[in-house]
This record gives sequence, C-alpha cells and structure tokens, in this order.
Amino acid sequence: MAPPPAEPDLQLISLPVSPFAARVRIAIRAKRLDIQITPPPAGWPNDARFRDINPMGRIPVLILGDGEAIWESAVILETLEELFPAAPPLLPPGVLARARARLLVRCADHELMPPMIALAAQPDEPETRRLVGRLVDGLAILDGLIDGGPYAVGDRLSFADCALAPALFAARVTGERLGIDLLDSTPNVADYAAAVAEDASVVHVLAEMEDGLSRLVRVG
Ligand SMILES: N[C@@H](CCC(=O)N[C@@H](CS)C(=O)NCC(=O)O)C(=O)O
Repeated sequence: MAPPPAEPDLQLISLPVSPFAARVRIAIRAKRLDIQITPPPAGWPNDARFRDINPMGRIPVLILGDGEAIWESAVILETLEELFPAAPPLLPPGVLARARARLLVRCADHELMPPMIALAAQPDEPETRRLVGRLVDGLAILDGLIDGGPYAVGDRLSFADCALAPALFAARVTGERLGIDLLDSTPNVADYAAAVAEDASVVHVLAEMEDGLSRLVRVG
C-alpha cells in the first residue's frame, strides 16, 4: 500500500466564511494535520483555472501532493480519515455511531444549508418566509437527533460536529440578519450549539468565520 502523502504536500482551497470549508478546517485542526490553507484564485467561482481543478466550481477542494483534487466537503472528511489513520479519528467506534455521525452531516447538507444559502441571496418577503419555515423544520429534525452536547455523537468530536458547528454558526448569523432567534424552539440544538462551540478546534474555526464575516461586511 502506498504511504499517505506527506501533510505539507497537501493543500486545502478554502475561504474563512464558507461553512463547508470550515468543516474541513475543523477536521484538520482536530486531526492535527499540517495542511496548507489557500484561497481560491481571483475570479472564483467562474475562473476557468479553478473549473479545471473542480469542474463543479465549489470550495473546499483538497489538493494532494501529485496535484490530484478531491472536492465535496463530506468526501474530503472521509479522505482525510483514510489517508491519516494514525491521527485522532473523527468517526466514533461502532457501526451505528459512525452511521449516525455521517447521517448528521447529511442532515446539515440537506435540511440546514440549502435554505440558508437561498436566504443569503436575500429573496423577496414570501420566499424569505418559506425558506425560514424550511430552515426551522430542519432545525426541528436536528433537535430530535441530538441532545444538548457538547458533542453530537458520543463524547468526542466527530464528522457530525465538524459539519453542524459551522452550519449552526451560519444559522445564528442568518437569524441575526433577519431579526429572529431561529433556535428559539429547538432547545437541544441551542444547548448543543453553545456547548460544541467550546471545543478547541471548533472555537478556532468559528473565530475565523466571524473574522471573515466582519471583513465581508466592511467590504460590502
Ligand atoms: N456540497 C458542497 C457545497 C460547497 C459549496 O456550496 N461551497 C460554496 C461556498 S460556501 C461555493 O463554492 N459556492 C460557489 C458556487 O456555488 O458557485 C460541499 O459540501 O463541499
């Protein structure tokens, strides 16, 4: 079996505020990997050179030492787990717990992120109401799948937390912009969001998101 690539040969194309890139950065910190974080080229997402790297045009992208690119944050998480089996694992022991961690990543991807991405485009009032309803429904689903934390599955950070912590950060920011407390009727989610935000790897990456956001606001 070929040895895993040396970590300094790996790069993650990422931007501070992207919740999808943030989940991979949390994993990199938790696994204590030395992976270079670089921004996408100017002109992203329409830049042709970037489309040569990831034809789907999205960040994050993991570049391996031989130039091979892997994209889709959930796939990158799995790849890091396979490439660095000696690093602290982000999948819990036990088939069912591992399934639950992966399922919660899907919950973030299917129930939380799509309405938030659509809301970020600032649609008209009826569409905003519909999307907020969808997001609240997604949060209610999550509320039934977790307890108050600090971790979503078991007693250690897992893929689930890597995905959920940035998604819930984005939910807080979305709610603040709209003047509503989106976590008002989901006590498990509210407690979990506060508790997981204390994890050392999560604290660092959420601070990067906050910082990136304030820069965007200043530029905008
Ligand atoms: N399913 C993808 C979603 C990634 C994604 O949507 N990234 C955003 C930034 S947060 C992006 O690259 N948007 C540019 C675009 O869609 O053109 C993943 O999990 O990596």
